[in-house]
Amino acid sequence: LVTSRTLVKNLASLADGPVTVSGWVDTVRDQKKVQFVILRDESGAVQLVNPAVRELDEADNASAARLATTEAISALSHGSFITVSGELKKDERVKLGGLEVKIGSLEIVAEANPETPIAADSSLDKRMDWRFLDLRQPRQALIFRIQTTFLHALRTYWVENDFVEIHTPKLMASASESRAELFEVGYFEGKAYLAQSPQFFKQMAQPAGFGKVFEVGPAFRADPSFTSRHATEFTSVDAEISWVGSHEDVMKLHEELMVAGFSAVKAKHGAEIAELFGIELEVPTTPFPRIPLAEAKQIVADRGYEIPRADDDMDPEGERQISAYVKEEFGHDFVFLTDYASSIRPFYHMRNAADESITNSYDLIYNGTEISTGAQREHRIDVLVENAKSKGLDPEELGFYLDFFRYGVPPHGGFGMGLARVLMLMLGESSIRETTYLFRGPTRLLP
Ligand code: AMO
Repeated sequence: LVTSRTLVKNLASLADGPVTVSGWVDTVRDQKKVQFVILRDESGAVQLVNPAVRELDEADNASAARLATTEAISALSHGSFITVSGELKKDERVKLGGLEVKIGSLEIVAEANPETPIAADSSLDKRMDWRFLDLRQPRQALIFRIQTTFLHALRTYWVENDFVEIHTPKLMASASESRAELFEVGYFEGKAYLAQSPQFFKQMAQPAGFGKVFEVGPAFRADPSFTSRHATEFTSVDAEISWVGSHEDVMKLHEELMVAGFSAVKAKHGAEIAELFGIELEVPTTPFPRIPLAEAKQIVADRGYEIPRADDDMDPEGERQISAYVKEEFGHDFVFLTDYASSIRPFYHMRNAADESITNSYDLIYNGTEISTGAQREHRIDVLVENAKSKGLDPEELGFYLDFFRYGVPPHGGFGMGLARVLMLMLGESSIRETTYLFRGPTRLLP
């Protein structure tokens, strides 16, 4: 029975006649003479109808079964999974999709508790407690279909352009980004750290001669903050390529990937995004605007916002301001902020040949928030060691990484991008909690 089920979305293309559909009960309207059930599955919703039989009719052999079905429908709880066999009938008057399934038989496959723990107006925290129920909402479910389409487009780009997919270890012997945000875990007699980024290992693919690599995988940051854009575990989209002349080549790659991803999402989900999120998705044009950080700070200051002095970087309000400026001036939702100061960039970012105080690096800002960091890397071992030392790092501890650069490595660069942030900003959501399948934060390890 269940293996022959028809997806709700496919009903429209079928001829009137017998069908079997399965899904969960959204609502029941139990009227005296007729019962309506809205049934949902992963593809949509359909109205089921049942002419109610309230009493046994001795003269009608079928009446016992009809009575049982009627009573079962009256007792259906919201959220129960059922399978229905019946007759499909197109009917223009039915608001939901212009069709209806008249219930022949109904099987309750898995009953749900009648009290639903969350409602449409529940807090985000409560919804996250009951994430599996929250995800039944069409809007929430669409986010992860969009994510699938977006990543598929990126992957297609990578495969067509000769990238190699890598899966780097998430257990490490050292930090790869700031030591402050490092999770330590017991590792037999000793200890290990959870990878903050595939940084070192995607770079390793360069002396390994892979040329171009990508990875989509988890990254961990022991960041105690409760902002809308930070998680302790997130999915990082990374790429690294050999033979870059500067960070400009990395930005070109990044742009092409975003265009590929957004084009695919718009083509497949544009109408649903407009309907459920009220957003007309735009495919960005290339090149994205590029503004050196120092200039961006001046622009923001001229708009009347002073970035706190302690913050050499752009702060979140600065990012919103520069995005607003770029939107006004260039009509663009994306902007590359380039040439970050060496003082605020990691030791592995290449410093500018003409001005040591800045790096060949960028952040990509989208609709007011950073989604990505990229750079040309320092590939000259002597310079790399000096840069590490100047950051107070111990070259001994970085020995395995520094060895990559002692046996020949081409000039290279790459970027890392937070997947949930891209989706949050694409869909105008207020937090990455909405665009992460299961969010992890300082006080959230469940479900
Ligand atoms: P960075 O630390 O800037 O750079 O991280 C890259 C991108 O990852 C996302 N991100 C996060 N998302 C959710 N929660 C967090 N706590 C979090 N931290 C970072 C952001 C950010 O822009 N190795 C470099 C990348 C590179 O140079 O290739 C790196 O990790 O979207």
